[in-house]
This record gives sequence, C-alpha cells and structure tokens, in this order.
Amino acid sequence: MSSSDRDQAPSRRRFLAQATLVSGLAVTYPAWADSFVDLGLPGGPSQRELTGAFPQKGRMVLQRSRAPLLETPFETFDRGVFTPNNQFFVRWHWAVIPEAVDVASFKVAVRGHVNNPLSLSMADFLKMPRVELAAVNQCSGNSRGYFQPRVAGGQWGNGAMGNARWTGVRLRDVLDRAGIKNGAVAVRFNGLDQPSVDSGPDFIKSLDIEHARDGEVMLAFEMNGEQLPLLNGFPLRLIVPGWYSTYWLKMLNDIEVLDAPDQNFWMATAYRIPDTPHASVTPGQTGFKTVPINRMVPRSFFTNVTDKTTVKADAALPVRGIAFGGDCGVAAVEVSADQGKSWKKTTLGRDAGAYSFRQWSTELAPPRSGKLTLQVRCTNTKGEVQPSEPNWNGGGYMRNVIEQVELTVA
Ligand SMILES: Nc1nc2c(c(=O)[nH]1)N[C@H]1C(S)=C(S)[C@@H](COP(=O)(O)O)O[C@H]1N2
Ligand SMILES: [Mo]
Repeated sequence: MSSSDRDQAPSRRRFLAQATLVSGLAVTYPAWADSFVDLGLPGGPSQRELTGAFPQKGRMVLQRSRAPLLETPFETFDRGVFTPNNQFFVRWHWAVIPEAVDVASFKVAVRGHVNNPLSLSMADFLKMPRVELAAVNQCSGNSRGYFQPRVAGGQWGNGAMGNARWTGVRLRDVLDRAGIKNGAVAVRFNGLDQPSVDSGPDFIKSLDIEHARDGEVMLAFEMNGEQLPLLNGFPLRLIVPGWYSTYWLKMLNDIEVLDAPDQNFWMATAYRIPDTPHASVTPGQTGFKTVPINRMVPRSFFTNVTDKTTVKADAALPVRGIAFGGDCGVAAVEVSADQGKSWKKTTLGRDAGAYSFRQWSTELAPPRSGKLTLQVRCTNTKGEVQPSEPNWNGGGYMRNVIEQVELTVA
C-alpha cells in the first residue's frame, strides 16, 4: 500500500467519531423530480420508479422497499470504473436491519473450531495491517429480469453490480489470531440483520477453509475511501474478490470456524447452480447435480449508447463501456457491428486490478442511416469468452451473454 493510500485510511479517531449512524438521512427530492426508468425486461412490467428515499443513497432504481433492493441507474457506469457509494446497489434478504450501529460497542466474534476465541472491536481492526483492493460486487441474480422464460426472484436489470476500492484487513490475519484447530473445513459468516419471520432462516454464508485463508478475502471497513454506507454493510463486511456477492456478508459480527461442511439453508438449498457448462439447463430439466454458486464469469457492457440512442449517419462513432473478467482480469474487449461476423479490438483503460471494472473504448466506422446493432464481448485472462447464447437456470443466476444495443442512425 502506498503512503498516500495510508494517509487516506481512516484514523481510529475519525472512524469512532462518526460512530453512530442515524436513520432519516434520506435525501428527499421534490415531487416533480420523481421519474421512472424502463429496464427493457422482456414481456413483463419493465418500468421502475427512481427513488431518493433511502439513507446515504442518491437516486436509485426501486426494485423493492422492504427488505431494500435498489439498483444502480445504468448511466452511472459511464462516469468511471468506480461506482460512487451513494449510487451503489443494495440487496438485503430480510427486513430486520439495524438503522444505526454503535461502533463503540460493536464486536465481531471469532469462534468455533479455534484455539483462542476472539471478540474484536472496530478499534482492534483499525490497528491491524491494512490491505486495499478494487473489486466488483455483483449479485448472483444480476440481469435476472432478462431471463426467458422468466424466473422468480428480484427482477434486476443490469445494475445489481458495482465496483469499489475496498480497504480493510485480511480474513487470514484474523483467523491466524484466533488459531484454527486441525480439522477445520469451513468458515461461516453472520451479520446483524435478522429474519422478519420466526421460521425464516437467518442469512449466513460460508467459505471453504482454504478460500477463507487465501490472503485475498478481506473484512472491509472502507469503500472508495469512506466508511461503508449503512445499507452496504456498515461498519464491516466481507469481500470475496471474484466471487458473487451472496458471499460478501454485510454488517458482519460473527465468524465461526466449522469442523464439518456447512449444511445451512443458504449453502445447501439456496444459491445453488447446475453443475453444467455456464450453469445452464433447459427449462423443465431435472436430475442434474447442483453446486453452491461460486466464481464470477466475464461480462462487458456499452455505457455511452443504449437502444434509445440516435447517432449521426456518416460520422465516426465513438463507443465505450466497462468490462470485468469475473475471477481474473480482462484480456480483451471486442465490438462487432455485423452480428458477430467480425470483431474489432477496443482500447482498454487503466488497469485497476484483476477484480475491478475496466473501461474500454473505440471508434467505429461511420454508419449508414437506419438501424445499427452493436455487440460487445469480453475475453478474460483465463481465455474464457462471453457466450453468444444466454444461459438459463431456475435461479436466474450468472447471466453473461454477449450484450447488444440497437441504435438509430439518422
Ligand atoms: N448480512 C447480509 N449480508 C448480505 C446479504 C444479506 O441479505 N444480509 N445479501 C447478500 C447478497 S445476495 C448480495 S447481492 C450483497 C449485496 O451487497 P450490497 O447491498 O452492498 O450491494 O450482499 C450480500 N450480503
Ligand atoms: Mo445477491
């Protein structure tokens, strides 16, 4: 970490001074500013309200109020590779979420199959060696609303993702302090949120012990140089670089080392994908093996043109967007203006790290008037390329088909 990074890291005093978050920080917009966005979801209600009613959040696409599901308006991704905290998407399973967390009394338990159970305060974490990493946080069900046939679950457009610089401590360092006993197989994470019905399973997730100790998985207390917004997991969350954000447990207050595989609902029943190429099956198919969802796959998007864009005929056409490799870096982003017959390599922007969004840009030959379909595809550093056909599974997980936009040229 560079010294300038260190200067920006929160001092213990600054962090503790901002200790308690109060509810009612909502930015309220005048009624005339209320508007709707059309997510272009196939064959279903596609309009969503834009809301400014959530604490520490700007205008967001409202998918559900309780528990909050807030989507990032897609034009945000054209402004840079880091998603501003106040535009970062929000997803909670259960509605019982603290409206404030008192940092002075907040504690994280590290317990289970360890030699020295710990109870760590924020002040303890702030004294440990710090790491910083840029990483995409993407919901397993990002883009679920585009599945055909449609599937149950949050009907997200493409905005259930975001990229941030995360600052915190290595999970490995925390586990080493507790001393893992022989025979440990997994580490389970729990947060302050609770089920809103007695029978509901508390949201908990786990990682294999080797993954938890890989030195990359971290506990973050900062996002883009500021403390985490409450709705993104203040004061501490798990970061699992390259993996879907179902594992990125928020408001983390409990770390339990297990000596047997985790059989809890959220690992054994929910968030499972077909163990098939692209996690894809045909609708109605049964009898396939499933595994817990895990690593992300490459994706790329246009950010300066949409289906509603009109461009000039006979003028060079600049296009740009963002891409990410999934659980590794971006090797190449290519654009096609002829239905995928030929592909043009684009110029990649600054590399902020293998797990980050990366900007791409290029200029296309002047188009003739009429309709123009453009496609964009990413190849990651493992040589994996986005598929030309969409995958399908009942959970609506892991969509990464090549994206396309249809422009009007006039
Ligand atoms: N405590 C807690 N952490 C959680 C969840 C949750 O419901 N509770 N949802 C997970 C899922 S499915 C997603 S997509 C991400 C969303 O992270 P964000 O709200 O910061 O964007 O949080 C993850 N961590
Ligand atoms: Mo998610």
